[in-house]
Amino acid sequence: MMTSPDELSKDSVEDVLAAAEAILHDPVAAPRFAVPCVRQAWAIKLEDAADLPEALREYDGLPKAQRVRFADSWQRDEQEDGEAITRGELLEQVRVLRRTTAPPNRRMLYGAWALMAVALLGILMLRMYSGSVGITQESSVGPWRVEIFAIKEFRGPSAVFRAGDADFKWKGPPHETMPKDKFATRLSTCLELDAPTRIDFVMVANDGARLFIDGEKAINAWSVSGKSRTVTRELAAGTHLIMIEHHDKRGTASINLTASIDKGLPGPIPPALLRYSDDPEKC
Ligand SMILES: [Ca+2]
Repeated sequence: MMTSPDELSKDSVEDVLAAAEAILHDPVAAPRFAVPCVRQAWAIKLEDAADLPEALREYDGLPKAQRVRFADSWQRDEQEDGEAITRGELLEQVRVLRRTTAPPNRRMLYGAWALMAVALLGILMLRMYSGSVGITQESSVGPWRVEIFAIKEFRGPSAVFRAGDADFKWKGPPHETMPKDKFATRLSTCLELDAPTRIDFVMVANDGARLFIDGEKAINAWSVSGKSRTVTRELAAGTHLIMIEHHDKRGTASINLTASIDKGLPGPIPPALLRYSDDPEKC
């Protein structure tokens, strides 16, 4: 069964709104990091984002006073380069977008879709019962180098593998040779830019993590669990070493790094911009 474009767009709006809310509800994250998400949600909803203030003024799905106010806030924001719109304004728009975007009708799965779901469930259960990793992006060719240590001081025997993305959730041991708690992870990759690029990095970790860019500590959230932390860098053309140090205390563990490139929608750093290096400290 095909998914209709309408359902697809509702799903996408929900996804970008969830991303916006995660940032806006974190008191430490700057609201401007949520701007690309809210803008994208409007673009999907209005099917036009070339001139968002104008499209909002024309949108008859909202009371006039409200749509004018929303249009004005985006106009002001465009004039001041993403710095003007407030957390309160963005949260109000997220609430309105949520209210006016009904959740898609979840249809029953048939045929190939049902088979795929069963197969996926089987793989997940096999992985759970084999006592290995929870959800990982482990891959033999990915651009990320992942090294796991049994202690948070990054010393002693380690397990090394490659991954396609800096996005891990572990319910048990992160590797068959590692304990399920109190381990540490070092993730590294080389970012290759053709031109000077503004990048907003967003990192969230359980239990804590630090982000280094070219050896310089850019985010320190070593003692902060489960909150997103953000940093903006104007990076020159060329190669940049991106390195994350992460640790777990107990229970589940996770690390996730996303980036908004030149104010685009936040997501994993595109693999086309990344190159694997076997040395975690050098590209
Ligand atoms: Ca934990």
